[in-house]
Amino acid sequence: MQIAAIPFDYPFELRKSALVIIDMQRDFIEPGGFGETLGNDVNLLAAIVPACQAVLAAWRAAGGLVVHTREAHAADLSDCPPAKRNRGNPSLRIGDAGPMGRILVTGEPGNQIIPALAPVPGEIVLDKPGKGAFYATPLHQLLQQAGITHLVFMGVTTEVCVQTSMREANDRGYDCLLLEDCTESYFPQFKQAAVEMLRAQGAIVGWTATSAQLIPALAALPAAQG
Ligand code: TIU
Repeated sequence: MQIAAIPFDYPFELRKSALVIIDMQRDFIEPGGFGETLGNDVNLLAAIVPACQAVLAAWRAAGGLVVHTREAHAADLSDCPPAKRNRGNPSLRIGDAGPMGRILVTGEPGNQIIPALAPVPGEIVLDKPGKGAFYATPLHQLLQQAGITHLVFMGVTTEVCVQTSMREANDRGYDCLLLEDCTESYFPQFKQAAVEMLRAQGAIVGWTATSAQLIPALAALPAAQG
């Protein structure tokens, strides 16, 4: 099938495609997490949750593969280099105790995916120590084993973990689509710039579309086919 997208239509087969949801975890979306300790207004990010829910429901109903990522570090921070932990001037650093547990540490309450987008059995959930979903994770191997060639991205933040993951994916040969209304940044101008640069030059990194362009195409498929 194919959907209207920018800069031109995006063709894909559902059985060869995965929905990749980047870091929709409490650390970034809820007050008291990593996003807020960096000085950001987290309310901006919560606004995309209904659109993400609608896409996730349609993708599941059509029988597509779903991948959730969490930005997460080991409890001993052995996978968090000083170059990451010491950046900026946050009120709490990665590994410090916050209102939702230790900041960005695996297994802590703040590290859980928000309930509205909680994974269900059969979906891939990956903890990633970097910004990109492919760095120090088995994602590429898992996708190859599943015969996946196309990735549809949602999540946060657009210009940090989503953009990095999409660039990593493009270099590994995946055709990538970013859902514009299902990704957000703490900085609206950065989101806009990221969206435009990803799809510029004839989809140099990938395509962009909206949830309203994708959902009807999914709904028109027979369940569990592509
Ligand atoms: N997931 C992700 O984007 N991690 C970040 O640290 N993003 C920021 O925008 N800070």
